[in-house]
Amino acid sequence: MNRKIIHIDMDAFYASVEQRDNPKLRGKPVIVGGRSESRGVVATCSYEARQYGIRSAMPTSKALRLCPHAILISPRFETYRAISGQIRTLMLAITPLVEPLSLDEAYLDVTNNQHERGSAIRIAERLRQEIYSATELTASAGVSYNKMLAKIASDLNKPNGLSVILPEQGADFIATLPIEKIHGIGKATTTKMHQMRIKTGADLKAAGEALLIRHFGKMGFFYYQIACGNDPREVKPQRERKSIGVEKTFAQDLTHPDNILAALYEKNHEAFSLLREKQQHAKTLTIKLKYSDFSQITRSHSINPYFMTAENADYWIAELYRQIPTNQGVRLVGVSYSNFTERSNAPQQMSLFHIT
Ligand code: DCP
Ligand code: MG
Repeated sequence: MNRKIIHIDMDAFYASVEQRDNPKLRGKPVIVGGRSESRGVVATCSYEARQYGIRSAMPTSKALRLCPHAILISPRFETYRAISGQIRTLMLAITPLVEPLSLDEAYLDVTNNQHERGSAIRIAERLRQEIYSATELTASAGVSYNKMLAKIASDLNKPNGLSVILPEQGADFIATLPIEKIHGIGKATTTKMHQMRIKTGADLKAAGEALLIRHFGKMGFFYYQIACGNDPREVKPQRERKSIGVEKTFAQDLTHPDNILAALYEKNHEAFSLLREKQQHAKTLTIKLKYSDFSQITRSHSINPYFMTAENADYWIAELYRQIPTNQGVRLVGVSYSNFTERSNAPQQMSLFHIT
């Protein structure tokens, strides 16, 4: 039986929140991001700003060149997180099968749901209305029979729209789709596929499973499934997010990488002691840095069966830290442990995708 999956994605999320909370920003090009003097980037921008070609991840300096009268706002993550929680509560009132992807995005599996007489489309419409009533923010929804198509669908009628890809339309839809629209095919893979003359879903399917696996390993199998209109991934509801960690905000921003790393090590040893005190074993380590412009970054690493010593975790902290840009001062560092496991019962590593 076909599943019924809904993907919800808030419209211009951070920017819409800023316009909601400050009426003077409504109807104007608004950029939420880091300051151009400190080499900040655009987190997102209002639809008015998108008309000038401004996009997420663009350097703020470039964005302001494209639209000099755009209004630049620093992000307020606590507010976005709180709204995200409100939206999550509305989703959980419909089904426990909610898988959040980020603050503004989630999948719902409503295959066996009895709301709205089982109509996924009506459930999605109702949820969009409830989100709007509770937050005054608009969301777009995609409804389909798997995650990939639901996510692509939610983009089709943005902003404030809903779109449906029916089971009988899935294969044809994927066939004409440019491969870069497939979630999980990033810039590097797109380039490689273009070199192989794979431009659309149809090309991807024609390439065949064996060739895709040869060139892309495990992902090749996944790409082939997608090209056939199948996405076997299940909606995985988030387990209760328990974590143990410590953070520190500095009176003066740290700028030297050695000092930042030393601070991370120090917080790690404190966090690890807490873990020991609570007799927990954690598979996942997360480091967090907050920069001078209040933007923040987190990086995680998971190991099997769990982190046994603080020194072993130090090694991974250094590895994670190496991958993080440090062209700004750091005002806060944090280290936390999550994904707790029983000592005797550490589960084996999960495969990348659940094949059903
Ligand atoms: N975000 C970010 N950096 C990025 C992309 C996104 O900080 N490179 C943040 C800001 C966005 C939020 O995540 O508001 C959600 O990301 P989306 O990609 O869903 O973008 P928007 O919700 O802003 O716009 P859209 O209407 O296209 O969904
Ligand atoms: Mg969004």
